[in-house]
Amino acid sequence: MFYVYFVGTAGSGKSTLTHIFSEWLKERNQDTLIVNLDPGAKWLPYGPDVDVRDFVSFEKVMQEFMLGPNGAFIACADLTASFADKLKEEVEAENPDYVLVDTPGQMELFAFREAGRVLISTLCSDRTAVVYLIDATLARRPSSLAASLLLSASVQLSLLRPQVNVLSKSDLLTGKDLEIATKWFENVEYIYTMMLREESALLGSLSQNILNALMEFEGLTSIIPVSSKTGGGIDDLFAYLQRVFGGGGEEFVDVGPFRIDEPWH
Ligand SMILES: Nc1nc2c(ncn2[C@@H]2O[C@H](COP(=O)(O)OP(=O)(O)OP(=O)(O)O)[C@@H](O)[C@H]2O)c(=O)[nH]1
Ligand SMILES: [Mg+2]
Repeated sequence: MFYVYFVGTAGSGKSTLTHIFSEWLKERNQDTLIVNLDPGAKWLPYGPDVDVRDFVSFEKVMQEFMLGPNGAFIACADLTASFADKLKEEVEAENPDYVLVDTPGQMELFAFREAGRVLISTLCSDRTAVVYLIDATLARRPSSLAASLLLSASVQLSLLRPQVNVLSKSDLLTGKDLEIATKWFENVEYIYTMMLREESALLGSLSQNILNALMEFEGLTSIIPVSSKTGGGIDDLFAYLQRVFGGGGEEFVDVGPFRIDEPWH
C-alpha cells in the first residue's frame, strides 16, 4: 500500500490534484482510495472513501467549545489525531494499492503541529511520500519561488518523509515562468542572474542566501510542473513517486523514463 499526502498552503490545489491523480490512477487499474483530513471542507471535488468529517464536525466544535474559526481549526486538528486509529482501520479494510490523503487548507495545522505528525505516523506504510504543492501563481519571481521552497523544506523537516515538490496550476504559467521553475535545480547561475535582476537588491541578496541553503538541502532536487486542469505533468509526478517509493515492483505501471527537463505544453 502506497500513501501519498498532498500538502500545501491554502488554495494551492490539494483537493483538485488529489481528485485528478486518483482518476489518473484508476484509469490505469490502480485500486485507489481517498482520505479527506480537512474537517472544515464544505465541498470537495471528489467523494472521499474515508472522511474525517464522519468523526469531527467543525461547526459542532465551534459551538460546543465556543471557539472562533482559528481556535476551532486547532481543536479539530487535535481531535482528528485522536481518531487516527479509526481512520487507519477504515483504510486497511479496503486494502487499496494507493491511499491519497488530502490535508487541511490551514497547512500549519497539519505540517507543524504534533497532531499532523501523529496522523502521518499512524496513517502510513513503509512507502509513504508527501507531495508538496507550490501554487504557480505565488511563485512567478525567483525570490517568491525561493520563499516557497523554503517553506517546503520546513514541512519536510517537520514531517520527516520523502517529499516531492510540484508547481501546481502550471497551466497559469507563462513560458518565462515555466523556464524559471524548470531551470531552478539545473542551472543555479541562471537563477542567480534572474534574482539579481529583481527590483530590490536586498531581496535579491536574501534570495541568493536562501537559494544556497536550499541547494544544501538534500530533499530538494526538482520541482514538477503539474496542472489539474489540463492533466499536464501528472505522469511526471507518478514517475517521480515511483522513484521515491523505490520503483520497479510489479504493482507499478510502466510510464517510461522520467523527464523533468522538457516542459510540457
Ligand atoms: N487553473 C487551475 N486552477 C486550479 C488548478 N488546481 C486547482 N485550481 C483551482 O484552485 C482553487 C483551489 O483549489 P483546491 O483544490 O480547492 O485547493 P486546496 O489547496 O484544496 O484548497 P484548501 O483546501 O481550501 O486549502 C479552485 O478554484 C480550483 O479550481 C489547476 O491545476 N489549474
Ligand atoms: Mg482542499
